[in-house]
Amino acid sequence: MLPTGLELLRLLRLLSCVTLVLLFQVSDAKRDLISACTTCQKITDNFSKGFERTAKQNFGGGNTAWEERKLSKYETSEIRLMEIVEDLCESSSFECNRMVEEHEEHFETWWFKRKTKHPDLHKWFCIETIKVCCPKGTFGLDCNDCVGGSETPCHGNGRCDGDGTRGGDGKCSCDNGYTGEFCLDCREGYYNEVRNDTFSLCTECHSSCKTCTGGTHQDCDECKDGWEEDDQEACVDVNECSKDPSSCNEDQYCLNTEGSYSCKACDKVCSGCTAAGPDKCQSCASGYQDTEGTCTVMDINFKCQVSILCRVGLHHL
Ligand SMILES: *[C@@H]1O[C@H](CO)[C@@H](O)[C@H](O)[C@H]1NC(C)=O
Ligand SMILES: *[C@@H]1O[C@H](CO)[C@@H](O)[C@H](O)[C@H]1NC(C)=O
Ligand SMILES: [Ca+2]
Repeated sequence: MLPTGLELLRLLRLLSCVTLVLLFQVSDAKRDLISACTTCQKITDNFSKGFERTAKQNFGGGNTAWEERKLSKYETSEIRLMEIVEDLCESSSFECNRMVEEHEEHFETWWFKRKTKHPDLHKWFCIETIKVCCPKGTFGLDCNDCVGGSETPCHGNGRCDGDGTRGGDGKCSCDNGYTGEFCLDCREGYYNEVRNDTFSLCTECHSSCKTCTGGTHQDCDECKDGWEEDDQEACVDVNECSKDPSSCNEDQYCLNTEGSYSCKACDKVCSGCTAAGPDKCQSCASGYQDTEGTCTVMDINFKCQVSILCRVGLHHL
């Protein structure tokens, strides 16, 4: 019998869902491998916590001699294991619960048979048994060494992609100041204070340098914007405020700073100024007069001499 239209539609919808899920899984495979290790790490961390939490517990109840004798048995009991395993995951964490359920028998094996010989549960469970993690300094399906070697990935100047997991590509993202495949080169604005084939220390240049070979303003290869070379080839501040024409508007004064400058508003009594305050005006704003070098409010009579308002007597207001 031929499928009805509705059935076809359902089939199509199902197919497109499956396709989407597959695409999603392929593109996220590497991320999944990293997150599987993160989940496993959380589980084994929480196992240790549960182990500590149950350390002072016993089969429950009182404190009788019988109970005391049983205490030693509780330490290695299945009941204690169950109490630990029950609390490994938050109930909302799907990935965690799935991993614990899927591998529950491994916890039993470790608890009863491997614990003494392999006390590091993370190593035994996550790395060697279910193989979702790798030893520190290694990455990927086969736990290959990170760039720079497993001892000091990225030569200690960066983070190896997928470090300690079955995912990632082992490449470095370098720390601030470092660059290059091996994180041995210095980024622009930094210089090598120490360097050999396996070690590099990059330090920030003086604030006046764009590039440099040392730490002072005399070690610049090139000055930063706002700085210029003096006759001793050191980078010194450019005084933007000595430039003509001024870098600021007419109602502003220029304030030079190290590596830059700013424009500040003149006092409101000024018409143009050289600095802040009513005594630094180039001339006084209208309505103000110069009184021994400071601009002050004009007295009403003087104002009337120049103002049309006097004639209509408005100064009496
Ligand atoms: C770790 O275990 C505690 C209980 O011991 C639980 O409340 C917590 O949610 C667990 N953490 C994670 C990340 O699952
Ligand atoms: C590189 O320099 C570091 C730090 O100065 C030093 O510990 C290391 O032995 C040096 N390695 C080589 C190969 O010279
Ligand atoms: Ca300046």
